[in-house]
Amino acid sequence: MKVLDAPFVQGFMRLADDGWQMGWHERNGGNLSYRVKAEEIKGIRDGLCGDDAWQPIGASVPLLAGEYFLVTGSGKYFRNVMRAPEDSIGIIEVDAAGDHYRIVWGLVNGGKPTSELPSHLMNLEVKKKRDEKYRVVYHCHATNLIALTFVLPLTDEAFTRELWEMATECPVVFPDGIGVVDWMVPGGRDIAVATSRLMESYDVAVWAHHGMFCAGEDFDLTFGLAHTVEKAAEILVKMLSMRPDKRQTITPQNFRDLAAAFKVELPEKFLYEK
Ligand code: 2HA
Ligand code: ZN
Repeated sequence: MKVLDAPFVQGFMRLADDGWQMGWHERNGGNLSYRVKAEEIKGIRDGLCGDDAWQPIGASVPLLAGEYFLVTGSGKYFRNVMRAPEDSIGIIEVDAAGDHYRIVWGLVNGGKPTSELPSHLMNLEVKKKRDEKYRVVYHCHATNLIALTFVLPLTDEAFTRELWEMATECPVVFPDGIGVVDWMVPGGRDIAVATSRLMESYDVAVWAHHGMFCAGEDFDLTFGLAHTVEKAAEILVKMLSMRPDKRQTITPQNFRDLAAAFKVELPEKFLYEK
């Protein structure tokens, strides 16, 4: 099968284009990675080439040794993924030690993997350790969520609870809650370590004044998660624009009743009295 015809490549491109259409990927903003299944690599093996030089990842991910990842390119635009996929995205192979990668397909014009490769791979490693089924990590510049990082306390408790209150589906879609990373320099190991620590408990991490990282089992679940979080953030921005307080809302006891009905566990640390 041609690499571009593989369903996982098509699913990756569709997510990138959906994110662009949502307005979350101005210029070269955002990045996406997918941990490719062994059988998916087998299906496209003839289209891969293995003579590129090994490059340092900038982090060590021994649990991902020997695996392949489809990633967006550094400086590439989500807007162009559908029209110029071979320039915009690429498949990389991680070496046997888990600290170097090489490009085996795509990024044809001298491109490199996303500047956030350390965060993507460290998050994928943390997620794989907890649940083999997790394969997607997505970073977007979701407008309303970023706006909230200027007005809400930068705590997991405040972001989780305020967003949960904005739509009844939220605690069902992200019952574990949301983590928050204070403002940090993007693109390096430190922000990758901070984010991957949060990914041990959550599927979503907010980067203050920057954007969102989220993880999931497949493209639908991961995009759906980002969409749900950003929709809740939009409702909160609208609500705060009308008045600074809520006249009525979903109460801690409402959340406990919802948890029982939908068979999810909602940590009590998010159900504090205000
Ligand atoms: O420009 O979003 O965080 C890509 C990014 C870096
Ligand atoms: Zn970013």
